[in-house]
Amino acid sequence: MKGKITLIESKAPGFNIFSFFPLPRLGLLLIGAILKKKGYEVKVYIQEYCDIDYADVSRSDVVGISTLTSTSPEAYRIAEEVKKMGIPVVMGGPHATFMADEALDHADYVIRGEGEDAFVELLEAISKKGPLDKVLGLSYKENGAKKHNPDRPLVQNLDLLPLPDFSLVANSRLKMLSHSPIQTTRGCPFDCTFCTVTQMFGRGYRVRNIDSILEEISLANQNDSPFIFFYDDNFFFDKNRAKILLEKMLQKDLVKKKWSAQPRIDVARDKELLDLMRRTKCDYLYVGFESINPMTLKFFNKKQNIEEIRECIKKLHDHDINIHAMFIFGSDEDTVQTIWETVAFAKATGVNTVGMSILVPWPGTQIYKQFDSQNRIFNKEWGNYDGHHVVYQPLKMSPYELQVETIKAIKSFYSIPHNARQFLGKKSLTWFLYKSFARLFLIKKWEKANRDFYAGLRSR
Ligand code: B12
Ligand code: SF4
Repeated sequence: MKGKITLIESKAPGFNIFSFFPLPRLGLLLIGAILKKKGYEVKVYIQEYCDIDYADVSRSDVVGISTLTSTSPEAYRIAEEVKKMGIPVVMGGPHATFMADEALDHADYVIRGEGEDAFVELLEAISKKGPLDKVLGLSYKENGAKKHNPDRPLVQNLDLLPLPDFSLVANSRLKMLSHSPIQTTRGCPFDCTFCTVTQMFGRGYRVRNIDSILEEISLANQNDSPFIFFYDDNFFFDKNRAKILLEKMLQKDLVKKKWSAQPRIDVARDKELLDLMRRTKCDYLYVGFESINPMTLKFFNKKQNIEEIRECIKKLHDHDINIHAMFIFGSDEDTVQTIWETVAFAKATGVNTVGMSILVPWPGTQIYKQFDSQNRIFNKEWGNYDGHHVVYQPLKMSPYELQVETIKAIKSFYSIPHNARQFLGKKSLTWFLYKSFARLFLIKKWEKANRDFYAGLRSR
């Protein structure tokens, strides 16, 4: 055995809507699989699933921690705890990538960008006490100074990576995963101003070999989770590839579970693809409509318009595919009226569920650079960077208005009268209870937990 490596995905602080359907990101499960093959003993803690056993962690030779912006405060806290044990700490993930200097205040090493090869090289350098300056993508400290090696090129051949290894995860609660995650591509050719994906994974569209994806689907069919969730940021960018994948799923009799994915609206333009999606049990699509304000769509560089959004909703519904419509409020073009026009639009078009988020200037995005240079970001408590909190000064409303009206908008969409109408249409009682009561309950609980935050905004 080469040594014991513990990998930790930290969770966001406090009460968070996403805690109710916790899913792991795939990075640590991939890095863990690679390390295991190389002879390391590996354990992965997904903090949303189980508490970290520090007695176990204390036996590690190296600890790796994965960060998002909202989970970085907890990642830093864990890092401090582990460093007290004298164990080297490595950080990676989007937040550490874009805030490497900050992350180095808490960790010994930061790996920026994709971590599969860099982590292996770093472990070898640490164990041989070899030079660190050759490890591309690595940030580290030398004689008190922070050093940033050149960026590492993206992984070119995704097929050289193993499948994510879920057996490495501590605690068997993971067996209850609501969705089996599968990522079939990396990168996105678009360049939306609020998104970190292209900075992290590039604008090239890197695809996996269809056979290896089918193998992963076949494995997912054998576990207990009822759904498959394709984690790709733009699953249908190459429609021919998507059609081949779905056709092969049918041919090989792999259509066992319902599945969901994240498309752009152009998915709905291809009738043949929609038919195949229907036949392969596509159940839910999480679609980034983002806004029904044309100026905001421009501000986000979204390259789509309202007519296309309407057409997308209609065509997906014609094919019995449920839509989780994602909207972002608070661009420099949005007013309170935009928020309420969006609620009216969502109700009128009959989208099944909504994610109405407050714009977040995530480090690494164009919007972060713009707002930061304009000194409009007044809150850098990263735990609030989750789409539920206003952390910057909007242009056409106050921070408090943006906060309050967004939460009211969500309540209005999930209100009992609106949902009762849909329920009377065709849905089950369980669906109605889940959709309306459960969400309204969560929002109430969230508001209670965030009273001080509201008070802080009111006084701005
Ligand atoms: C699946 C997913 C989810 C799932 C599961 C989330 C989870 N467990 O955190 C759900 C739906 C619940 C979700 C929710 C949210 N998500 Co989300 N999600 C994703 C998505 C689509 C895929 C994640 C994934 O598996 N990627 C593939 C793997 C291979 O990448 P990876 O895990 O990042 O790991 C690689 C590198 O980062 C690095 N690495 C990562 N960790 C480490 C650690 C070490 C030690 C090393 C060396 C390297 C390393 O190496 C890995 C391999 O190359 C990403 C987009 C994306 N393409 O990543 C967004 C993404 C992660 N989500 C994002 C956000 C903002 C959110 C939310 C706040 C919701 C929102 N308002 O948008 C919540 C917060 C969730 C939370 N944890 O509290 C942002 C994060 C931006 C940021 N800077 O924080 C992303 C990047 C999307 C975006 N548009 O920018 N999400
Ligand atoms: S929001 Fe979606 S379409 Fe836009 S850059 Fe990010 S992943 Fe691509």
